[in-house]
Amino acid sequence: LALAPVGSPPHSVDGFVAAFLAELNTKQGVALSHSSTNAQYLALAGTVRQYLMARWLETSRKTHEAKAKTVGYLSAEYLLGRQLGNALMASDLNEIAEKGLAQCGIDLTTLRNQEVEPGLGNGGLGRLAACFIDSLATMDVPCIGYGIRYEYGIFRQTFVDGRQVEQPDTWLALGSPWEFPHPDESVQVNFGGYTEKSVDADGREKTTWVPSWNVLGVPYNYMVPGYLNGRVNPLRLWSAQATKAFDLSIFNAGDYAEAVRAQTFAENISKVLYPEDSTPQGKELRLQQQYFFVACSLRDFLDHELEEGFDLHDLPSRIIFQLNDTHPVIAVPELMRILMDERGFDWEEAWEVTHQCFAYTCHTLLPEALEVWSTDLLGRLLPRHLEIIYGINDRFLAEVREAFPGDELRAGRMSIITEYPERGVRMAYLATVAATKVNGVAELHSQLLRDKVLPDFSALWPERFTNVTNGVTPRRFLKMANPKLSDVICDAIGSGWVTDLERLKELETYALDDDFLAAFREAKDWNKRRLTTLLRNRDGIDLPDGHLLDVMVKRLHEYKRQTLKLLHVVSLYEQVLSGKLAPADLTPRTVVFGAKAAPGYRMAKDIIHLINRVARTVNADPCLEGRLKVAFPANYNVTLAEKLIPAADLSEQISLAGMEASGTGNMKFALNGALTIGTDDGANVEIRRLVGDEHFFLFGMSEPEVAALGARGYDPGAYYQGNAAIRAAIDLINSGIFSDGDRGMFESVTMSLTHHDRFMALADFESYVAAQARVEERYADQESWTRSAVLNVARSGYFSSDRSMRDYLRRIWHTQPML
Ligand code: 26W
Repeated sequence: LALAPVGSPPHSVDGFVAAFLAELNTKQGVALSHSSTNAQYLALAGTVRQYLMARWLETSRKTHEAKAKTVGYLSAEYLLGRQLGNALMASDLNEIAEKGLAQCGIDLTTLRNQEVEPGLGNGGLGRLAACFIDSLATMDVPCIGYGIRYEYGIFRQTFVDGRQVEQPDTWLALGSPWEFPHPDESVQVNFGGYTEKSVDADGREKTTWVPSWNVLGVPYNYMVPGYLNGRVNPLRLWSAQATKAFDLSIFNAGDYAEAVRAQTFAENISKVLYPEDSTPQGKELRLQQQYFFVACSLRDFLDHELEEGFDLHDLPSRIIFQLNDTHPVIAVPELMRILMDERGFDWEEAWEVTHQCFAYTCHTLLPEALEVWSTDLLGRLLPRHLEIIYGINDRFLAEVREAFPGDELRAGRMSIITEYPERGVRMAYLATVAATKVNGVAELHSQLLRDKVLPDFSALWPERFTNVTNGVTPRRFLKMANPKLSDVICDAIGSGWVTDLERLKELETYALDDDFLAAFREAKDWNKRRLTTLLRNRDGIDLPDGHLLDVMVKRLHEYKRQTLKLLHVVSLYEQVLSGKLAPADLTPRTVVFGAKAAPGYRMAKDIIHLINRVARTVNADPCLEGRLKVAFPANYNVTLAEKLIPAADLSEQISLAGMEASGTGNMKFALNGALTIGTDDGANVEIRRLVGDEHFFLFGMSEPEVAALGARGYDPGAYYQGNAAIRAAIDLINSGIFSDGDRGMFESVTMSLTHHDRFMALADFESYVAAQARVEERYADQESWTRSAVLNVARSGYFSSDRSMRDYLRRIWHTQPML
């Protein structure tokens, strides 16, 4: 009996209250009468954790016993969002907690709002990882998420005079009740030094890496609960610490200050998330981060998840490592190194195993987003790994030459090593050569990946390439974020959709049911009121009643074209100012922006500044009669998304075709009954195909049209000269009306749009404005609009991340749910 793991507290209000008070008294050390909101929140989290604990231990036991094949999700980012609500939902404790806390005189919502979300990611890629691990747990698939426990996540965005100012994200400051540190399972990670060749007793050449410094990786476990299924998978995030040996030797030499410096140096590795999105900077610390978490994760899996004496030739039967973009690709030479240098495999044996153990997902099409590490840096930090990469490249190029004899040009193009602008390792090529499968994240993206980014590779290995369209978890982004709509759906078709989202199809017939439409609209209105209250308290922003809520939330990037949305706003304003449009003819509309700019991305920051300045002027001008409003709440994050998306009427997905790999916000909006205005880009293509043309506002050039225009030569000046509305809008910005008369303030933005915009915003402006006119026409007919909104929900089942996971299981991982 003593060996049995602890059970959960009784699943009852009384059981819950007893456990909660015990947590509060014994862990937080305070009496209920004197407890702060934070102490109550920590006690509540601790209580919910108790309920998950037994399932967590049982899951781990079951998985080990079955020797099941595990998915090792390797991702430098996990944008988890708040944990409490999800944990309550997954363990069916919402009602019990609400009642139990009420008995203690505590409001559950207040405690929920006390949580600072772990923002350990930049945007889509990190949020996708969080959705995927949720789905795998819910589908009973063994998965270990591996990543980095950044002490500071994505920066907190503030605005000062309309400009973005970054503040550190101190998410750990008030306690971290969701993690279990395991210093006992720490792993040593080596860096630097040199390699030595020797010949062993059997005459085989052997390489030894003699590193020059090392750090310790301390794992922190997070629980990833499946939805009401008893499974709790681990997310293991690594934190860097100085190794004992490292500072002891210095301490012994009597240099205390140096020892402390060494510690700081080591801890820097997991200190902060790089806020760059799309453009990698080639910083040494970033490479250290990548190798750090990957080395810890491989070591952890081999040493702790496999039985003693396990034959590593069979490794592919137990693990598939999914590379979330190229950030973890250094895992490939690391596994080769372990197998050859530590386990005595020869090259061919090691490569056979390594090749089967990795699959690679590409998340971008922008050439500047593809990571290239200089061989200088790599060789200094990881000399043995660079050798192995050269070895991989030599054998790979031999294969190319055999397949295409005499085609030296091709071999040069395909080399993992590039010589320009300096010698470097193209990580996407390394990933493609190593992986069993390579996938893009939406149909169009996968096709462009094959045809434009990696055409030589897809010619050599056509069967290696596949697509898995992204998805989002319906638990967090519908059930939890939109309880009112969830109730309306459940009343109509039951609750099966939560784990089987295609069942939303059953809502189709309700699109003609007046009572259902009324309930649906009531839910949307409730969500708008909830958002109004939030933004008033959070940002001092007032949302007017009865407006079309037009939302564009995503990272600020030129390719996403926030400027196109902004030009539309400026154009409407200009038309009213110049008397071309009577204010009464404006559809009452509030445009909401949410976007962080990478701190070093000047243009993106200028655009943020411009949006804020336009908002200030437009919102204050009585000539609009309150019919046009711009809101830009600072610090868009998962927590805000959960309130914003359910309230939206219109979802802006307006990237230049061929630039947005997939998008996942687009899916969240459609699933919550917003209609999309969008280009034929990323997953928009599939959304439109599924919801139907009549229920989607398409505009803009298609990807082939973009390519053709690019080939002809895009001349933005022609659009500026040729289109009066564009000219008037740009001229209004340049007039200084938004900048206290300063005509130069936004020159960087307007010059870019009219002279060299890579993303061709002006070329799509006319088409965009026409689509917005169709939006307004439809919105005037509320019944028709609501019907379309219902059909968007009914037809979005495909975009569940459960479906994405099924696709990965079948096409890439070849593993099964345990069930
Ligand atoms: C610092 C270097 C760097 C480079 C690229 C950091 C982050 C990236 C990512 C690839 C950017 C990213 O998040 N991509 C997004 O991935 C989502 C999930 O697949 C897609 O839905 C988005 O379209 C894509 O932009």
